[in-house]
Amino acid sequence: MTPILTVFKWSPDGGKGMARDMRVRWALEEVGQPYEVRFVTFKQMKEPEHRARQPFGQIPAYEEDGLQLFESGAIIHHIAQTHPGLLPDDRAARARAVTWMFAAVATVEPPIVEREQADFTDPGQPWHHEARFAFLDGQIRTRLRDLSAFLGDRDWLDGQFSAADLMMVLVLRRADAALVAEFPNLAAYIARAEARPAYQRAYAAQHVLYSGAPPDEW
Ligand code: GTB
Repeated sequence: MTPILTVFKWSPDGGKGMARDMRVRWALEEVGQPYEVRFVTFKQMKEPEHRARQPFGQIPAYEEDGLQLFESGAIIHHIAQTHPGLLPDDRAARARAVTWMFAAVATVEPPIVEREQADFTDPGQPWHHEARFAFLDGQIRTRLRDLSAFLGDRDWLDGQFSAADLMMVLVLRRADAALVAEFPNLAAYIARAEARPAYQRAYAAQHVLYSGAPPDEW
């Protein structure tokens, strides 16, 4: 069965690859696995039919031969376990790559997403304050500084490009570009990943859907 990826009918970012289906699209492109897409509106995401696929009423969701998965990291791990090319064969190297996949979503991503959300949720709230934004920027900077120090002058986190780099780069893309630019090796790391043909195909596939005017209902 061709896998089915459930994605936004229309993404609020207008196709800049920020929604998390981009991770799955990129992974599938890296391993050469064709896929189909199912579109859901924000209303449909909260309905039982979609919650059976994604209990939190979010995207992405993934189906393949009767297997239903959610959580982008878990989906990518599954794709990487079942196709060559995204995780090293060596047992120790594979464990390190999986460690970095977790580090991307559990250590680097949280302050980036909290800062992004604060722009939308804080105005009008009693805790809306410049000091909070400065604090969150400081949290992000700490993570970027440590990641930058680890990466040094390597191309990828651990040897060859892997699912760990795919996850980390898409997390970094959501950070404020000016903050990332403070760390030239991280900016170059993102650019290196974005130059991969599989990334370009994945980006184009979602960009063409979302870069026009939004549909009446999304
Ligand atoms: N941990 C889950 C995973 O990794 O799969 C998180 C899934 C998630 O947050 N999904 C978001 C969603 O469905 C879309 S990706 N949100 C709707 C809801 O919760 O009701 C997050 C996202 C969406 C849009 C932009 N954007 O437009 O810039 C960026 C990121």
